[in-house]
Amino acid sequence: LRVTTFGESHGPAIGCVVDGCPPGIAIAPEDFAHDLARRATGRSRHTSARHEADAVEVLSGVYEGRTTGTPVALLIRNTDARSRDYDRIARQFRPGHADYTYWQKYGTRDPRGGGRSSARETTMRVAAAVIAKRWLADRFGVRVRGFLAQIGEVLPRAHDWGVVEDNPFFWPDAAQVPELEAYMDALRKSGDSVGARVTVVADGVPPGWGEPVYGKLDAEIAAAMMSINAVKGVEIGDGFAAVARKGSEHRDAMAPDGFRSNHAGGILGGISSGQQVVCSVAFKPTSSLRLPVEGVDVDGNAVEIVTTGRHDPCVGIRATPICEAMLALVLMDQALRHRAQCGDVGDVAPRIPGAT
Ligand code: EPS
Repeated sequence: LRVTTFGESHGPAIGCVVDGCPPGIAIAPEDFAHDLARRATGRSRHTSARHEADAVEVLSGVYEGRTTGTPVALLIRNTDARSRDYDRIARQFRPGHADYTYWQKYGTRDPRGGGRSSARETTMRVAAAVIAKRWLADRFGVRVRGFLAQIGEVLPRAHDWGVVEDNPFFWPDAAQVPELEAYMDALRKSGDSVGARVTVVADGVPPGWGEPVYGKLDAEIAAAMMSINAVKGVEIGDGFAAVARKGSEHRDAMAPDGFRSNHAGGILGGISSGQQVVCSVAFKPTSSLRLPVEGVDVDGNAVEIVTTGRHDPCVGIRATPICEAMLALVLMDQALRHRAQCGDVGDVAPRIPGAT
């Protein structure tokens, strides 16, 4: 499976090409709406106020509601891009942004805004993954879902999947939502931002997906998550907590009636074990702040930088569907690769039920 995207946040449109989809996957333009709305800006006061229609046009690869096996091209026209202050954007490097590194790499800047480095691009990843989620669910019963596992220093006190979709934070503890609302309101008023942790899991992944040395499932997942804007860390299973553990605690004991634990996050030796695949992703705090910061312009002069515009005080809030999308795309790719190499060869007994 090959996925690529194109377009800029302030250009006329964004789009993607999903190549290598098996034929026969049922897809209608309206299937994209749910996940795109979960990711979109402007749906609560806690995210960027930009209002995009995010209406998907299916340009190719789908005929009479089913994929044909040819590249699927999807397009979304930008409907609320606003560019002002061209000269300032083109001349200043916003600290914490890709402005400086794009300039060093390309020697040119798109003065319309964040352009290619804007998280607007993640819209198309979520759209592409609607196809992957559908295929994984229909073909294997795999379910990919996620939640916000931390905002700043705030951790959930309870975990209930049933409430995650009922609040603007994808937060698993309904009782804590008023506290989070107040926290985010105070943060927004202060002009500052905060980081977050998103946890995504896949249930129903059969054992055998992933490659043993190059293309390990955990390496592919980490690379996919790291390709999301603002991501600075990825953990599989216990992740960095494993550093402080003893091997006797961390290895997941196996018994005929099931794994006894899942510290490994469902991946052993780069290959899925049949347990729940678990991945946590760290998002840095948004760098675009109205609070002034020391910066430099393209002539090397010291300047004070103040970033105005429509920005998220916590990019992690909208990142749950994006992390789900990347996990689903990696899993679909690995499933196709596994099928290509092994067919049904790997379908062997015993199959040990997974612990979550
Ligand atoms: C973003 C900056 C803001 C956000 C944008 C992500 O947009 P702009 O590119 O207009 O400055 O509104 O989010 C979206 C538009 C979106 O659809 O996610 C950024 O710098 O990442």
